[in-house]
Amino acid sequence: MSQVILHHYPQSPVSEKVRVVLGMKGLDWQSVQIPRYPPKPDLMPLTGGYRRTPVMQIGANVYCDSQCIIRELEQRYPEPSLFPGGGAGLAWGVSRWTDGPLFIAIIAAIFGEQGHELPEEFANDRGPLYFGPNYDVDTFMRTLDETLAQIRAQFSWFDQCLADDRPFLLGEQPGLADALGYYLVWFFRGRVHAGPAMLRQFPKLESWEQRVQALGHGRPADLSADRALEIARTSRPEVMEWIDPADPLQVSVGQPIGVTPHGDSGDPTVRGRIARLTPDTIVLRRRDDRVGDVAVHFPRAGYRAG
Ligand SMILES: N[C@@H](CCC(=O)N[C@@H](CS)C(=O)NCC(=O)O)C(=O)O
Repeated sequence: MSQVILHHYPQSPVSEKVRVVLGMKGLDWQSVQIPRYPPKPDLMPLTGGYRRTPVMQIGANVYCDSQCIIRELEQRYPEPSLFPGGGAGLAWGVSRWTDGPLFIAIIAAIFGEQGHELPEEFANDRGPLYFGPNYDVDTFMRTLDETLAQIRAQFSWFDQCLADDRPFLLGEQPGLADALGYYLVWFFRGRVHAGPAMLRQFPKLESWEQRVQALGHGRPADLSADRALEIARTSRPEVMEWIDPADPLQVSVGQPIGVTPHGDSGDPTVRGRIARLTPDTIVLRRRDDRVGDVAVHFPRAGYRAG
């Protein structure tokens, strides 16, 4: 059984993106189901406060954020590549669109459609998380049609990409771009009432959706949270210590540092000692009573270090 452990829950769209990547690579992995809402007492010892979903664990290495998770999967399991035609950097750039404005527009559609009927737990947690502390449900309700029009325009781009009957967005082979588009179509179809009817307007996109779905999720096996913590406790973090000397943040290995997602979502800062800093990754070492020493990995893009 592979050492990849994914901490996630079935309804999580961002986890679906990672599950699809695990499927593209045909990997065995272990699945720990975490709560949909804080508190997440068996996740915090690993991440040091990062509460989002999903998180990947490999021994005593913890990878926060799907960007960081997918980059690590590509590095450890390069075949088949997520970048079949090369040009990896561009697909990461595309992810800033899909995971940013397009993802947020779908959340806005959920708030706009369900308004005050949204389950309280969901509204109270996800409202401030995605829209800041002063968000206003009535605005989403009032602007629902416009939000749906914005989503439709963006989904039409996927459909256009498939106009020449190519099987996947970039050609013959599936790759990161497909996972980036697919998880949002999955989310929109499953959670927005207007979703299925709108998607029917894009037949090429629907056939592509079925092809990506058929790639599956690899081979997951259930694992308990206790066992995952024990695996972390009995493993040693593996980090190649290095600080990019050209990084604008002038730090040295071992220096205490905090890492916080950009935005005003109230995400907590994770504190530790910096072990590695590259143009696209930040790695902290930290210690926790339940798991001992761990290395926590974050993407650089979208995270503030200091
Ligand atoms: N930038 C993060 C975003 C992750 C994210 O927002 N995930 C959602 C679930 S799909 C989440 O964390 N929701 C709150 C939660 O699960 O507590 C990533 O790419 O992993």
